[in-house]
Amino acid sequence: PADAVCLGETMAVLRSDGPGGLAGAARFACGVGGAESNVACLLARAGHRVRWVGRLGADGFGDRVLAGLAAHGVDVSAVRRDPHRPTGVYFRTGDGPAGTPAEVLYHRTGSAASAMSPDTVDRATAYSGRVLHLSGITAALSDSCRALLTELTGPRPGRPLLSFDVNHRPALWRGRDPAVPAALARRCDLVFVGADEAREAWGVADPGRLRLLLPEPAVLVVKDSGRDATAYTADGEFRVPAPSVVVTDPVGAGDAFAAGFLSATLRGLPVPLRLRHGHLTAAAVLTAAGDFAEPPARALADRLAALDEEAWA
Ligand code: KDG
Repeated sequence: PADAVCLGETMAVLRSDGPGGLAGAARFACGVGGAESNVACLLARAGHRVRWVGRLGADGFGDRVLAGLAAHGVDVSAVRRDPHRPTGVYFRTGDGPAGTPAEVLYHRTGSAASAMSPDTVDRATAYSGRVLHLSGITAALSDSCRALLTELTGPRPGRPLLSFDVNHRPALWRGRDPAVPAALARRCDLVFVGADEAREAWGVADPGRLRLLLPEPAVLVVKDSGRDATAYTADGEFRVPAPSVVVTDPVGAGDAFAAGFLSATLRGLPVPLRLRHGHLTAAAVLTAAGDFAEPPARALADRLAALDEEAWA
């Protein structure tokens, strides 16, 4: 079996770095972007066998997504093409001046991925890894996508470890019930959430209180932006400060953290080392342009993660 299966929507990304936001953009560079497939690519680059499950249009952007993921070593044999719906697209700018966030514009309503449902995704395929990684983004795409996540997170025999990144995207939740991701997260085994996301989506200001909102997952990881990440587990709480880095582009850092943590989980490393590997993979993505960067090679990551407490304080 695969080490991990990642399921979600992957889009063509058109990125403009010029001044003036999208209104003034003259040129766009085309790439590939999707939270769950970012995790898949990083896991593949870290040496794991990974499959991405998703649905693409039978169009050029769909070809591009397939080729992009395959080039990172991700198994795309389970991907389905939809002849009637397009591959999703999103436009983004680079970060604006002095911390203004990038401008993001989605064109994904009615996309091929939004038609995923319990009928179009085979459960055996989704369960074919040791870990199935999902995110709250999928639940916002359509009612059928939400039904798919509800089906996959049910208590079923043979269910792999379910990993869920809340991945709050305010633009996708307008007019929808923002409590859905928390309800789905409660059905999973490993949950990632940003303290900022919890504040914005659910009004929970104190990260520690998230354990009350999400009591069931065996491991709850709360990331407090550049400060630290805390894992709440049955064996107690583990907090690891984030290394301080000069941020080039924050997009994709959450996916990278999840990939580093998952890679260390698949390798059976103890929880504090899982957190350190999450930080190290996030640091690689934070310090590079775009939402993807080569993760540190395993031997180097292991040496950095093993540095003593002082280096990590
Ligand atoms: O986490 C990075 C993602 O935001 C990006 O790749 C696009 O999946 C995406 C989304 O829905 O925002």
